[in-house]
Amino acid sequence: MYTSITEAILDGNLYDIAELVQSSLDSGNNPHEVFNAMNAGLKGCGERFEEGEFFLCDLIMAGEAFTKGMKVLEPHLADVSTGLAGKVLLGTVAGDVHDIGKNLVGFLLKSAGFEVIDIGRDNDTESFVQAVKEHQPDVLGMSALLTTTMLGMGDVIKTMDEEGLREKTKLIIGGGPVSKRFAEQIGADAYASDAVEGVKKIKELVGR
Ligand code: B12
Repeated sequence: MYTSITEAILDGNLYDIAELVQSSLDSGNNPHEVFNAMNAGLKGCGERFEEGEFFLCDLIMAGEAFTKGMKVLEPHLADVSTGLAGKVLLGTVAGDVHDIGKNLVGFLLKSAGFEVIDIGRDNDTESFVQAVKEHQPDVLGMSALLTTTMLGMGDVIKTMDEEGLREKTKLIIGGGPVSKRFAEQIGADAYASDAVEGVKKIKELVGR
């Protein structure tokens, strides 16, 4: 059954989402349940888009409503974000603007105690490699949602190999078109099909 929060995401309701999230928290609901309600809205949007009921504009509005809701929710989810679990750098590959999934991974990592550096979307090889050199993360997580952009992940891994950056930084990939097999082909250390599995795999990569 949809809650009003799920419905607000589905409707791309930018006017009410922040207040709905705040009042749900005020009435004592667990922040993770509020997160799940927002997530259900996004999932519903994806399904409706694929069924032809929703259009791109609906998805954009839903994504913005999600981001607005997360601004209220994030401090409640991230209150255990000590950075002690490790440092993770996240980014979406070149030519790809899909960032909702990557953002979810980031939110869950923070609530699991990781420090998260998010370099956003549309990152080419140079941008990833530069950020790895600057931040020296324990793990680099790359996201791709398009079959045309996923190949960029292999270029990043190749350059990191050439520049000797894989000693310190492990690599995990995720996103709709990528798979365990693709991860193996391009030499990534891990693949995850969703954010929960992603956090689990990243904990394994940093030895926790
Ligand atoms: C929302 C959406 C958009 C939004 C994106 C808004 C945003 N800020 O992200 C907008 C409207 C902008 C958009 C645009 C386009 N989109 Co679009 N979009 C979607 C849609 C409906 C949902 C994606 C989503 O957010 N899902 C919800 C999140 C939570 O799931 P997720 O992204 O899969 O992430 C999870 C896992 O994959 C994993 N994960 C993801 N990344 C990572 C990274 C790491 C490190 C780890 C561990 C895990 C992980 O964990 C996440 C959480 O569980 C999908 C359909 C679908 N079912 O995927 C199409 C889809 C991805 N889009 C598609 C297309 C074609 C486009 C456009 C080209 C459309 C167009 N003609 O313009 C443009 C491309 C723009 C570009 N250059 O990138 C196609 C891709 C086809 C393909 N295989 O190449 C899809 C599959 C739709 C379809 N069936 O045709 N899109």
